[in-house]
Amino acid sequence: MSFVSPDLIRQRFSRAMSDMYRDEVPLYGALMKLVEHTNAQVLADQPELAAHLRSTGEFERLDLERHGAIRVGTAAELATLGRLFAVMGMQPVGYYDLTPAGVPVHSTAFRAVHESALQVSPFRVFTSLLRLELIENAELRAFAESVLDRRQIFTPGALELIDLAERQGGLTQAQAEDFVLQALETFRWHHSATVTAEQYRQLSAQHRLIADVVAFKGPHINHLTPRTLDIDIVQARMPVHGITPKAVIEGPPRRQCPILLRQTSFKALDEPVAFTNQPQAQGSHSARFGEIEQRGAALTPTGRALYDQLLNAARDALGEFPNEANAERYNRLMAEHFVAFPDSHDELRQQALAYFRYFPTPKGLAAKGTLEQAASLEHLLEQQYLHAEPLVYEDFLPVSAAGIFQSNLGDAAQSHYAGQSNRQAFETALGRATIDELGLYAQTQQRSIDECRAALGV
Ligand code: OOG
Ligand code: NI
Repeated sequence: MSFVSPDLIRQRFSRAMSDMYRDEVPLYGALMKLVEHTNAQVLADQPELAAHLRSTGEFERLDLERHGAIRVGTAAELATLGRLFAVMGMQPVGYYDLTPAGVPVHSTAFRAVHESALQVSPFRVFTSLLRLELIENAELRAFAESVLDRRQIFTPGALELIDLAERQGGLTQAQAEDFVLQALETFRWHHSATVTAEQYRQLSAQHRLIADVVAFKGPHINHLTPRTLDIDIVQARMPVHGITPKAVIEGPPRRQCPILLRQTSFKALDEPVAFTNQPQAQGSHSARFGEIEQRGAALTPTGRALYDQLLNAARDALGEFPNEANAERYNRLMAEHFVAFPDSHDELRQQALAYFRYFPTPKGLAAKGTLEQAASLEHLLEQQYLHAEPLVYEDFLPVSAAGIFQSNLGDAAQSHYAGQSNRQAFETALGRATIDELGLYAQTQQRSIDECRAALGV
């Protein structure tokens, strides 16, 4: 039996999700067009950027690139999702605790982990597990648990195909096609809620996110995010296309050498829903929104510590959550603080602030066999036998993610939870450990160094 590569199943699934979401949320289609148009213009205006993206392979994956987000209610749901994503070569990377920012969830990102798999499809799903233990009202908590225990978010076909993939070690072409269709059903939007209008109101009063998870049949995809090469241009153009962006761009400020991840979203839409006790009457729920992202260099632990320090300092100086009224001051404070973050590729590399991939140059390949065996990386770079490109950041940022959540939950949701960060409980629910993202970047960097040494014979 011959199996389809999980990377190709993921590529196909990502496309199917995008098509489904575009049909469900037309504004996502409008945003995709805007991003595509902006990317084409940026590439035409900046041939150096186009060359850089070509040399790393990011050029080819740019149009495929997107992430989505879902929220689940129980350990069993999370564990089965983990198995479903594994069929597509996606593993849980990173642990994000959103409770300090007043969002009662903790999360991971399912994604491909090897650079060659990311090249085929960098599709990622930010997946949050509701922390029901944070609901203070015991009666409401018990009600939420009973509703969640009764639902089945996977089709029987999806469950069978997950089993089959695990038993066989993969899926055939026909099985993979079926799997994509079945898996898609879990993430579809349903107009009919599973609770009464009054129950919805109570859940929502506790936290809008709790209603979003508990009151529906399944974890509808709540946004899909295309990757742009210039997020400031897209942010500025969104209103022209009838899209209202959130007040500030999350993540680092604009720089010469982009680092980590910058994100902005547009507000969730009010959508009609029918409650179980009044199927004809129209209630409303807002959950689904649009987002764009710009990705830059993955930072080492040292670089990340500096990023966190500068971000916290800028936010402390602002003294409140960024919003419409203080957006300009926030942007100014961020720019001022981030002057302290080196902004050239050479500095980022020499000070070990970012991870890099190394490539042999034609000059290096021609010199193979004549080079000093113990030549250092710096020497090979100086002599232009090698060149270095920053590794793209494939993950998320907790402070930014909280900002994206909040922009879609309303300002009333900005409270704090006393609960402890609980990675262990998350991993117990998932049924496995989450992977440390920094280790993945370090491995990719090391593989590229090993390959370069082999290619140059040093
Ligand atoms: C997830 C919000 C976080 C991101 O890109 O940081 C996120 C959610 O709203 O479920 O998508
Ligand atoms: Ni997102």
